[in-house]
Amino acid sequence: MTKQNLINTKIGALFLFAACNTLQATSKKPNIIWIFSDDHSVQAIGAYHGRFAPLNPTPNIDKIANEGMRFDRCYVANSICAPSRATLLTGLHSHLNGKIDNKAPFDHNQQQFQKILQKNGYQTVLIGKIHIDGKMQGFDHWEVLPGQGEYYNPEFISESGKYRANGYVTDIITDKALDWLQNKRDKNKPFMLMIHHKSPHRNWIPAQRDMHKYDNVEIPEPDNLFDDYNTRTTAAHKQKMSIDIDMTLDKDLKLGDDFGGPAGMYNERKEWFAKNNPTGKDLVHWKYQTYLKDYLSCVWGVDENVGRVLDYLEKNGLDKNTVVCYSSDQGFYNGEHGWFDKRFMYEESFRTPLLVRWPGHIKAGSVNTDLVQNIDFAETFLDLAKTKIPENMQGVSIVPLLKSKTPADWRRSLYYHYYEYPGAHNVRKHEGVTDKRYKLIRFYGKDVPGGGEWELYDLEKDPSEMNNVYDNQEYAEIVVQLKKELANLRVKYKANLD
Ligand code: SGN
Ligand code: CA
Repeated sequence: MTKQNLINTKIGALFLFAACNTLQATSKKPNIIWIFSDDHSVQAIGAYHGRFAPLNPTPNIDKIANEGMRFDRCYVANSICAPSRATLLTGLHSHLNGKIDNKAPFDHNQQQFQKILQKNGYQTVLIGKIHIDGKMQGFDHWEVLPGQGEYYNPEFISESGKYRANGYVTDIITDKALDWLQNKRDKNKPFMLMIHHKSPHRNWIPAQRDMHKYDNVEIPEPDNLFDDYNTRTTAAHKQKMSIDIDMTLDKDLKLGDDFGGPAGMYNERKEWFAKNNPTGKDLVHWKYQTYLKDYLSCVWGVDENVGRVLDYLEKNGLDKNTVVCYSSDQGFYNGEHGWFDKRFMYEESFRTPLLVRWPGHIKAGSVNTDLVQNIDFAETFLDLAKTKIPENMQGVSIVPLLKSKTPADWRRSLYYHYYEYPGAHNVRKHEGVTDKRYKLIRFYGKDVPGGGEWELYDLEKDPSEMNNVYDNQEYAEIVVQLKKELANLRVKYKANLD
């Protein structure tokens, strides 16, 4: 072989080697990191440009949006914690996975996406809040907070039993996730790592380092902080989630000793309150400000810890082939309608954040406005893992949406159903449908007069849902259409009513 031929052969081999590597990289199954917080509203995420931006920067969560895709119309099927998690695992609406409310039992033997991923060569890990009793199945490694979980020195439960950890819950959950990535995973297999934060759930206790973040800031109030529920049906009048009446001074606003955080943490606040003793509307303003400062400080801690995960991925060359998602089990009222908590089908709690980064596949900084629901998550994970999706799952994979290729027949309406009544916060059972422009809701069951009460909102004219136009003749045709759609969706999702 001549010298030139030898050089050509070597160059050829190098090209082949590089091409194989590229092929391997693109055909390699992606890792998935699913960061799921509890009660984190879109209003409190910088990337959504909500009411608290730019006052409430979430630079790390925003990084996922800036380098990936923001979903503006992602909704839940049942706006409450445990049901939302059961839907996440099963890809089914509540009435089919059985976890219709926080108290209902969950059958762990049923089909769940992580079991399928595990069988298909993925390492599956769950760390943090799941709010489902009993032994988790389909996870190679799981360490969860029993029930609601605690903010400080939380108890954990794993395959081998219970123990208590020291420190602040958001940090601990992240430490455990990073420890698994660094020391426990099999580097030859793809993984699905679910990092489930308790924060910013009630009673909103931040890390001590973050508790003064909003001390000298005036948090903007929503226009409807003093909503009188005029035009709304009985449910909105009878709820027990008002900042004015139901938010407690001792636990929620931490003026008592037994609030769940380190002793003395809120001494200054206690002193201020004893001296100033606000009453009437002044008290509502103070409660609102204090609640939001605590809530946003909790969000700060979540954001810092999202940053730790993103940094780890970058430093360890894992960022390129890992799909990173950020979402929450539902939205939350940050004073809208005078409320905290969730449950209602109104936008603030029905909607949930969804941000996804997947380098090389998602166009950086893109925004999707298609109707997406948490029934879609399980199928999306299976699709990302190039695994067969079971026919009986009720969502649709959003992978085509991630690639900016929404199918022409993508859904045009969503079904919602909330069941926990009687229960905490006294929100009546209801079901409903939305088609982006309008929303029709039917409250029903015990204590609902006349066997059912209806509300209709024109979301374009009334995005804050202050004006129920169900009885307005101008909307009569819309009501007929949406009732038909609701009936169709009940059939489609095999929804049975009491
Ligand atoms: C607790 C909270 C409620 C909350 C439910 C359900 N009260 O009961 O405010 O609605 O959990 O929340 S608290 O005083 O214990 O904080 S969920 O996120 O688990 O659905
Ligand atoms: Ca929740």
